[in-house]
Amino acid sequence: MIDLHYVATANGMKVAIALQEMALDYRVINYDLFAGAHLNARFKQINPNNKLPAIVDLDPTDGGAPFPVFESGAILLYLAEKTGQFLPADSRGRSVTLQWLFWQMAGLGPMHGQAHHFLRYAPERFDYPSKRYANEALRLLKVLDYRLAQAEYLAGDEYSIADMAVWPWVGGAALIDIDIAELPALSRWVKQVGERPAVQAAVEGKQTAVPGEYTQKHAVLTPEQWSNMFGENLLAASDIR
Ligand SMILES: N[C@@H](CCC(=O)N[C@@H](CS)C(=O)NCC(=O)O)C(=O)O
Repeated sequence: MIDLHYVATANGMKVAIALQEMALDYRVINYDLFAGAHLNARFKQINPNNKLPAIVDLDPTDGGAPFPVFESGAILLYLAEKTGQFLPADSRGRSVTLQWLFWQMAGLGPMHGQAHHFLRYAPERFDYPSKRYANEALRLLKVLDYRLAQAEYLAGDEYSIADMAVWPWVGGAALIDIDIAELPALSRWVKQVGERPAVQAAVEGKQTAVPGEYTQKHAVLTPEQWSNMFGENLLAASDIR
């Protein structure tokens, strides 16, 4: 059994997809980020970074105590190694998978995250960062389109944890006004991955479906909600001891 500390954002969704794909037993513990449910000492024991998602493996392979894992890319890698699935065993295949996984974690996620912030969550429109991150968000999707014109999946012939990491982020592109219909190889892959039963189970699951508050094009947050997500309350969580 695995505890999934969850919010239905792209980073959360990739872990829900992996748990479904790997047919692991898991229990979802949902957090309301707007209400600051992640900013407390109990959750900090699981994730010192006070962010979602995180897991606790209650049945680790070494037979030891429950094992917490944070950072969604590290979680995917942990689960792939635990189950021996979705990460090629040969060194080249493994490396290509990890290249795309790290690219998602260091590039696609942070850059799209900033684009979502400035285009959707910022209380007013700032032209410079909006343009900078919108351009970078589009550029990264074009990188994906280029790769997926060469290969069926990101790591090559086989679907892997790299696809699980990237797919939910591409799903959010429409919210930042990017139409992926103009990127044919990427569109083909989005459809193909989206048709997988495990992906559909994660997206439509009773506890993992994306609530409307995360899909508003322009989110209007109360000062308290903004503070929990981006401001003083989030900063204060770093002082919890
Ligand atoms: N690199 C981290 C990013 C985690 C992250 O930023 N999570 C967001 C939700 S997707 C969060 O918890 N935000 C709440 C906050 O910053 O207060 C990962 O991939 O796990």
